Order: sequence, then structure tokens, then C-alpha cells
Amino acid sequence: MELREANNIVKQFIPNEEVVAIKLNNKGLINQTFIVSVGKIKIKQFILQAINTAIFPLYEKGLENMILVNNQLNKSAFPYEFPTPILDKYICIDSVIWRLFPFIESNCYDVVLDKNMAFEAAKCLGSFYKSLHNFDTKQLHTTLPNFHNCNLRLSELDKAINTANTDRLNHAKELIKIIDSSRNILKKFDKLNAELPIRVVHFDAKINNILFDKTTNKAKAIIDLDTLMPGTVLSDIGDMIRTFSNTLGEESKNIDGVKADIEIIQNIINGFLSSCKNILTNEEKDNLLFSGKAITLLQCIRFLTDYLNNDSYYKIVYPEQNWIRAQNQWALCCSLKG
Ligand code: GN1
Ligand code: MG
Repeated sequence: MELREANNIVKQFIPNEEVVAIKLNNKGLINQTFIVSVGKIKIKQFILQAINTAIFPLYEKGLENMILVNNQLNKSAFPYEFPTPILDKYICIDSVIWRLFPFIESNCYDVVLDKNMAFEAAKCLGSFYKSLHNFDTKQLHTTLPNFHNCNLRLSELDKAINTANTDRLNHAKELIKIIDSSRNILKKFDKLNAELPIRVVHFDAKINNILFDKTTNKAKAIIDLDTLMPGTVLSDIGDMIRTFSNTLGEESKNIDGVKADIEIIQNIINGFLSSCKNILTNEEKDNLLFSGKAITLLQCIRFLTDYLNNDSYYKIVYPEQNWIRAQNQWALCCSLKG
């Protein structure tokens, strides 16, 4: 993106400033994110983001969710930052939807480096749940219906199998077969989701969506709020287990080396319970560990489906990337208890 283009967008949020530098940020598989620097003498940074509206068609409703949740968090003295879009608005330029966020000076990690990091991040998430415990989730929109519905994800996989090209299908044959024999895990997850309390769920509780303080290395902020919707605790703890315990990361091609780190999982659960134990039901607490295995299997199916669909959903930088991701998630799933 050119400076002039960035300026045009940014001035609609902060009229008297000038963009002096732009840097593409490659994190995230969906939206397009830039770090922009504004001001001539005193430089200030912001996050400029183009929303992928094919994936988030209800982005305006998503913004309403962020604002409602933010209001509630402010009332309940949530001790972490929760950055919402500047001026609470999105703008449309040439059919692209843009928003600007404050830049948070912090450390952002793609993999968990130690057990304390896992504890800290999960404690932050627990505090989020506790602060929103009495919030009426009926106020929120479900912007991505059936997002973690395993049955639906399986039917999407079935559709992809029917339309995939022979090469990709042959590659994936074995994995498709094994997944089929794990349907009981997915069934159990859907059943639990229908029974457990409905809460405000982040729905993308990966380690790089929790920002850490540069000096204390304590959790500082929770970001990436597009998927904020009603759901159950299993989605977030499951995603934490999936992403934190895989210390090689979901992009690793070292499939044989992918293995869940048990100590990290224990620290996720302890950290989470340390801030919200008293609001959870026994059934929720009993299934935290299981959620890790189920969400990992679900993510394996999502990557595999996208591979069979010729990579129409997740960003890729090389042709077999979704296939690698699917195998990576399967290896992780096998190493997880549940
Ligand atoms: C997507 O774009 P990103 O990385 O924040 C996806 C998550 C997946 C994740 C896999 C809306 O999130 O559900 O878990 O990739 N978000 C959506 O890394 O599909
Ligand atoms: Mg996300």
C-alpha cells in the first residue's frame, strides 16, 4: 500500500495527522493488517486493518458486539486492555472496509515460550469470563453461525471430498479415513456445546491474540475481536490448548515432532481457574481438557477442507500449506488427552 492511500484512510479517523510509514503485518490468516506511523516529530503508531468481508460478512454486527462487550468490561474494571476500533467506526473506500486500532506497545508471541506465559494468558482469559459472567449474551449477534459446530464442519469436509481434484484427494485419503473414525469426539463436543452455559466467547484465543507487557511480561491486552460471539467455554480453552501446547506451532512441517506439552496444558487450566473458578459449573470444569482435543480435531478438519477446496479460505504462501497444517493438527490431536 502506498503512503497516499494510507493517508486517505487514516485521516478519516484522525484528521490532523499524516502517515509517514507503513509496514505490512503478516500475522493472522484472514484480515490484512498494517502498522502505520503518523506524525512528523512525535511519531505515533496505529494498526490499520482491511476486513476480509467474504469471511466476516456481518462485520457491522461484529463491531456492535465489540462495543457492547467493551462497555461491560469498563463497568466491571477488567484489568487488561481491550482495544476497540478508533471512533467505534469502520469506513468503506473502493469497496474495502477499513478500521484503525490503537497500537499497543507489547510483546506478541506466535508460540508459547514457557509455562508462565501460558498461565498468564489463561488468567487473562479467565478474568475476561469473570467480568462478563453477568452480561446478557442475548444482546450479542452470532456473526459466524455454527462456527464451532463439528457436525457442520464435517459436512463441509464431505462436500469438499466430492469436489476435490484427484491429486489433492489422493494425498489426503488416509487422513480422511482416520478422521472418520474419530467422529465420536466431534459428537461429544456438539452435545456438550448444546448443554453448557452460554457465555461471551472470544473464539480465537491463540497466543498471538494475547499481548504481553514488555517489561513485566505479564499479559496486557486481549485482541482480535472479530469472532466475539455467544458460545461455550470449550471453544476458548480448547483453542488455548490447541495453540499453546503445540510449541512448534501450527505451521511446523516437522509433523513427527508435533506433540502437546502437558505442563503447558496444566498451566492453561490453572491460570484460567485462578481467575474464574467460582463462576464455572462442574460440567464446564470437567471438560476443559477434552475441549483441547476436540478443537484440535475441528481445526484439522477445517485446514483439510480448505486444502481440498484449493485453499479458498486461509491465506497460504506455498501450495501444500493447508495440507501441512492439517497433518500438524492431526499429530497434535493424537498426542492430546481427552
Ligand atoms: C483464523 O486469522 P486468524 O489467524 O486470526 C480462524 C480461526 C482459526 C485460525 C487458525 C474467522 O484466525 O478460527 O483457528 O485461523 N478465524 C476464522 O490459525 O476462521
Ligand atoms: Mg482471528
